[in-house]
Amino acid sequence: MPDSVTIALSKGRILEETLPLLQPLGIEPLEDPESSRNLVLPTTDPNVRLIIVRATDVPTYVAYGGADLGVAGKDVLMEQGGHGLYEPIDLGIARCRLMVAGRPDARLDGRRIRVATKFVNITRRHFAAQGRQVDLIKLYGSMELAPLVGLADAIVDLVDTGNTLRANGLAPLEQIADISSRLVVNKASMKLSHGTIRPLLERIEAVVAKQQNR
Ligand code: PRT
Ligand code: MG
Repeated sequence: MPDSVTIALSKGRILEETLPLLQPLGIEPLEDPESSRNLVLPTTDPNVRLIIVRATDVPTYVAYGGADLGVAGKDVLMEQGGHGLYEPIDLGIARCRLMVAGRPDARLDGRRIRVATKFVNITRRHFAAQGRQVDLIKLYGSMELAPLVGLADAIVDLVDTGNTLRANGLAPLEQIADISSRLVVNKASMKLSHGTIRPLLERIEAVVAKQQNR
């Protein structure tokens, strides 16, 4: 009997963009994940189930074996360190950029500035690599507000269309990284269920390659 596989996904864009990659493999949730209250979802493949967790919790579930596989934004992996995980496939989905942003006239050089963000580790590393010292202010959301009320000189946040920044009178100032979502794999699952996980990864990789060549 083949080993069963648990895949951790988060609701929203990651779920939306991952399901079309699993569907060609015959893996489709048996109920609508966006509306269901169930956090464990069986799929059309009796050996595969999905679990629904917060985007920032996906690496934790996978690292500790609560799931064999997961899909996590590179921003989340960079911020948390990606310990205990393999990251074999760039799925090319949920793309965006991690940016320093602020008021269009913001001056970020020549003095110590305050930066508000939920990505404190990434931000510290980014400025430290340039020999720039910053005071970090940890926020959990609505980062765009911080420069408007004088809480910070700049923010570090994800930017896709730029509409959110524009709507708040802010502009992108520096790019830190291109972001997409990655398949992450529990290290023990990779070894113990080699005969199950490995072929699944190859099939996912083939679907991703096909979609990217379109
Ligand atoms: O929402 P929740 O607090 O539950 O969790 P989350 O915000 O971590 O999850 P979710 O689903 O919003 O994001 C999951 C992943 O999607 C992130 O970790 C990124 O890797 C990826 N992603 C891709 C994005 C965006 N694009 C994106 N635009 N995540 C967030 N945004 C937000 C951004 O933070 C900003 O508020 O959208 C706004 C900017 O979008 P534009 O189009 O106005 O520039
Ligand atoms: Mg969000």
